[in-house]
Amino acid sequence: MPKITRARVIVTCPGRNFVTLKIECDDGTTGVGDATLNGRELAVASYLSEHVIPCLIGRDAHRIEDVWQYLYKGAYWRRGPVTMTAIAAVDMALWDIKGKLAGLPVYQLLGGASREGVMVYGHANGATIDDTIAAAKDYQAQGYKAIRLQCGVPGMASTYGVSKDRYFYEPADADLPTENVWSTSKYLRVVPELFRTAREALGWDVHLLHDIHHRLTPIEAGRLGRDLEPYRPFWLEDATPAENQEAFRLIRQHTTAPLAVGEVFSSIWDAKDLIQNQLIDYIRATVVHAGGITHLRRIAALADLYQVRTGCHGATDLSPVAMAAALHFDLSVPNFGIQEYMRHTDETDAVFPHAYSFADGMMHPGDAPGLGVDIDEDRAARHEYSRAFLPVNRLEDGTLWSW
Ligand code: GCO
Ligand code: MG
Repeated sequence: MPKITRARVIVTCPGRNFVTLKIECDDGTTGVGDATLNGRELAVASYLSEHVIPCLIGRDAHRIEDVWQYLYKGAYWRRGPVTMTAIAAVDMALWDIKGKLAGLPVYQLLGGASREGVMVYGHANGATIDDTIAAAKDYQAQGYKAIRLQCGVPGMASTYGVSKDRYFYEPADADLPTENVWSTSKYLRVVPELFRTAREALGWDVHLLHDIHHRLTPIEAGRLGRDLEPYRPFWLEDATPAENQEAFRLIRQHTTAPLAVGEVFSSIWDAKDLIQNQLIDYIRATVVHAGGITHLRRIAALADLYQVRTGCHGATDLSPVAMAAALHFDLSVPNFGIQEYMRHTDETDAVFPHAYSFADGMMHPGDAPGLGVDIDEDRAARHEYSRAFLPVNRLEDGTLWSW
């Protein structure tokens, strides 16, 4: 058996913070897992170092399911983003090790490819509708089959999804949380206009997506869904906060716009009612924040029974390790829908050499044994952790709102 002899947490900041777990076995095989929880990085790092790594030493690295159950049930305190991200990191690293020992890419261990490649969506954003359309045209020219559209809101200084840089959007931008101001009524006026203009400029052969980022009430989301229906959105994401899963029933009663939710979910229990009541169309739970490949497969299997498809979160705060794991999962899972792909900077890619690739709107995890991704520890050591928070959001009268 490959015995776990050592595990380390590596924190690095090649332009943004990433936490990586590296597990080593007695035969020299190593595996990596992403443990990045944006804005709360060191909580997971410490959870792993203090409470997980000591329990891994001496275990059989092949026993992925047993280790998963041990860390989940054995913690007594179940679920939550910190715990589930830590478990995910261990799980990813163990799949990586299993793949390397088998001499196979992880997707082969998951049942093999169910498709030729993984359709991804890119992020087009801009301060104005015209800027966003120009960015979207760029993505179209690069072969993207699906594009997310976000634009600035007239009368508001900033909003979610709009960055200074055309390609890279990093919301975790300050040593203490930046404060944004939000107006639902102003926002609801601009988005239908964005989609109308986009269809005119981009045509109907491209999938168009939008992220509401938890800011509407259910009835407001129903209204927006109706307004966007003529432009056939691929999905509306995070229309309303999902702590109360029932909330989505009200949205459903008013619109046929497909709904996606779940990037902040940490387990199947966050999604169970939404899936079983067919209140969503796409589940966005990810490998890194929802307990690893092992747990995400369970969520996807439940979703498959209800014709809910996967649409994994893939923002830049998910490291290339999580991206690689997501692509192995996406390629194999029967009810795959789409994968988010926000490109990492060259600086980040240099720290995490990887085998996955993009061509013509599709991605492939590559055929290197394991996950096909590693961390260059010398380079990683050159980028010191730097605290960065996600913004908070307030209504115009100062009331704290969802960001
Ligand atoms: C998305 C997300 C991100 C999140 C970010 C938080 O759909 O890509 O909403 O942009 O805001 O991942 O850490
Ligand atoms: Mg989102």
